[in-house]
Amino acid sequence: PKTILLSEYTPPAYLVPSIDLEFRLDPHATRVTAVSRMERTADTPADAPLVLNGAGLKLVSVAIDGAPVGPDRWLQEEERLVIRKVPAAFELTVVTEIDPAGNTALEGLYLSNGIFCTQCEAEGFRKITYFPDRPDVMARYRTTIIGDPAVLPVMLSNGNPVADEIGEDGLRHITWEDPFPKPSYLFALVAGDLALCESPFTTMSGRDVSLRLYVEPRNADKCEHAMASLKKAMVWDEQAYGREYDLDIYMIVAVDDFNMGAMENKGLNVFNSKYILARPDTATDSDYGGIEAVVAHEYFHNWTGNRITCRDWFQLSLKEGLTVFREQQFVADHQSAAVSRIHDVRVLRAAQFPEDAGPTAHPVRPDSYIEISNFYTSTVYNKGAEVIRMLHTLIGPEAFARGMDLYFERHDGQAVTCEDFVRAHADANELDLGDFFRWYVQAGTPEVSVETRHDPESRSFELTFTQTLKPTPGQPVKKPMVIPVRTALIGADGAPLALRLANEAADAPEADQTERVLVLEDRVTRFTFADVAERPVPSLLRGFSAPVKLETRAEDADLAFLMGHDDDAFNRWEAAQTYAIRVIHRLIADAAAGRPLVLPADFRDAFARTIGDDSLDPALIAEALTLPGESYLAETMTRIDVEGITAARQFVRREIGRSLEGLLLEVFDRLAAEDAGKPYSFDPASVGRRSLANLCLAYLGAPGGTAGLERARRRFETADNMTDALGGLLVLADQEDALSQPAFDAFYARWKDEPLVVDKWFMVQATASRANALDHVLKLMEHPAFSMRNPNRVRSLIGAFAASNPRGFHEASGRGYDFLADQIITLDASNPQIAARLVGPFKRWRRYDDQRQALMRQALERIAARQGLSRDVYEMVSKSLA
Ligand code: HT7
Ligand code: ZN
Repeated sequence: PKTILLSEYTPPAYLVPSIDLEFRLDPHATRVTAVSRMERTADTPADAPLVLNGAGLKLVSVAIDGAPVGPDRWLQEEERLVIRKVPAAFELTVVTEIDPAGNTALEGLYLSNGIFCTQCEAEGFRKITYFPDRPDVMARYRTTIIGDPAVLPVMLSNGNPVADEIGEDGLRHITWEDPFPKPSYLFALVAGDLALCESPFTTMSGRDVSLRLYVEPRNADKCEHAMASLKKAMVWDEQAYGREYDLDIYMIVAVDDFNMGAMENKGLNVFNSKYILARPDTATDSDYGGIEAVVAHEYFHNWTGNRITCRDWFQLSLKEGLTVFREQQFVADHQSAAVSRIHDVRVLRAAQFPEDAGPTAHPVRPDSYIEISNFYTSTVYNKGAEVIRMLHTLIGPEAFARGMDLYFERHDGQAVTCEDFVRAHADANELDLGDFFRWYVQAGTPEVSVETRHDPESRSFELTFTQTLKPTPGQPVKKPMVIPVRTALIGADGAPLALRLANEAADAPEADQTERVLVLEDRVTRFTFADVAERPVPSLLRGFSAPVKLETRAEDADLAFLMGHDDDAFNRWEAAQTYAIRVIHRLIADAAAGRPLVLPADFRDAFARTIGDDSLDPALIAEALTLPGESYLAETMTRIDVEGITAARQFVRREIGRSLEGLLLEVFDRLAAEDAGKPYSFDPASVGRRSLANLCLAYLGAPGGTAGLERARRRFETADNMTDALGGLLVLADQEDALSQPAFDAFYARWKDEPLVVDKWFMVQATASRANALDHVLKLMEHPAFSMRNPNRVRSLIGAFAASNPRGFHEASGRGYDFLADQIITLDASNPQIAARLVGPFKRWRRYDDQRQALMRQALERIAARQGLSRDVYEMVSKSLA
């Protein structure tokens, strides 16, 4: 397959000011008539052919200005239609036929439970009609949908309805018009039997907007939270960015079969039902949080993505990184800011750091791809958001606001680049951000080490930072990055010191601040602080001010001190994580050397002090006491010791549960009593209490311990909300089959008609740490509720097992690897995007022991050897093996 290069970008030869689309809907033979106004650009030679993208289409006819064009004028290639001898400006009519029911890849027009829906990002529009399917061609769309109103009572497209009638054919003909020019990836159509949940909204300038949520009728009672989230997002974007909604209707449709989370089509979002549907008894706090975040994310795209879009797909982070950053700001403003930042960082470390260190590492703005769907990555999304956050930190909130205002003003209605975005900030503030742009073009996670030196005589304290950036595929040598390190120095009494740099005057305005942003611009950067009488404990990279790996030489006692005293809540959590990682590493080494495992008393005591501190927010206590995940622990080891990580982590869990049993029981019982009898509420305080209670339960019920089992069973059986029920089930799931199976059976019997809850049922079993995990998964693959056609189901069983059940997936025999390879091969024939995502767990194969390396490599080679692989899977597998 061909590699697409950023360096080969050329502007479009023909623009399309407007397009009229007509869809005559039929499950197997939908007829699409596309009438486009085409205009050759000034720089295009007169004999340049018109090149249109198209894939999997049955071409019925082509006409120019109403006159049929025969095959002598056009050439149908694999994914293109090339038409020769076209005028400078003309009307092109293309008629195609497509098969939505047979579309299992879920790109283009497809059917989900009888609902017609589209997914056009990134290159799905070419599966509907021949068109210049690239984001820098922006057209005004008018869409007519023709269908049987008895079967398809709801028929939607972008914009506003402008005509609606029953035709002579007895079918309904409805026409939608979108006044905003848009790229083809934002086109959407939905038709089906859907229930409507509607609510009004008045924008800041007083315009009335109708908010409409469409779901399958059986889900009409699960829309309230999504609607409330949408309104919150609309108000927030007005207040935080001055951005108002611009159409009269905002529609969201929830479907069960969807490759990703949601899609921001102009005025007509299509969502994976997982990110819309919620009722207290069916959705967890984490689901409620996910809905709030994703609804907001898609709404924010209306300005960052739709009004201003990407020039080409290499610029994907222009909209995605920025929109994730806006989503993170929104969530932080509505929940505990520290907890939301901890979540952001957990995601980054679990998903993006491994990507940056692996064979598919790429810059935030990639410079080449084979299949663009493979580049909807944690690097483009989450690291992209971190880059925007660093810009915000470096230039400050006021300058950032000026930069955003200029960006919106300068580029509204355009398709632009990441350079344009950074230039708007530079120009608005008269800054040179040239070196900062390296964050967009250099891959890899910088490693920053720090050395400290305190001189009591001169009362100075020195911090020397050294940064390194390892080679990544295609990038052997790197330049230093611009790294903002938010810093404080904590004095022995636990209070942060006033910070004066040695070269600053004592009365300098900054000199009494207790937090500074130190900017690293070279490989080695030194800062000296004055008036530091006693050795302080530095609190560095506060709030995780840059996506780097900070290697700290702090003593254990300093970490325990920061856990208790740092005034930056994020860094208190970070100290607990660093301490836990250290303890786990030592235990792994002890186990490998055959030494007995002992939980250090200081660590246990620091843990106990945090649990028992009633002045702290329960949500933060829960975060601080959640052990680092296995994926991140693996990332912290040069050679991943599968058994060592699992055993050491389990040991810590069990020992905490055993040694702090009394305290954990007391906290659990107090929290459970506080919430007893209260109706479910998704507010930060209630979420925090549930999360701490469930964490206590997890420690108490760690395999081997029995104290929490009875409470877990009771919680599972009596909870009135899914968060608590699942908290109980997760504890039971890790016990022997005689205890866990009855709980699984009861759960399924109760929830078998709720697909999103059945997904949880699959996921809990797929990730349970049991000796025979793979056998359970194989049995579940045969369960009538399992389907390879539904991406959520595939993710819940196969994806969850491979990514989050290290004990089962990395079984020494290699059976887990064979299983995953088989599933990737099978799925590639029906849904290449989902198949390619499943390659993920293989990517780190070079980091395991020799035997596992050989087995994983064999599995990858077996996939690579298959004839007819999709571009998606080919790219992931070949890059993993390279
Ligand atoms: N912008 C949306 C991307 C998306 C997507 C990409 C490839 C294949 C299927 C897809 N569904 C949605 C999602 C977002 O970031 O908002
Ligand atoms: Zn997005």
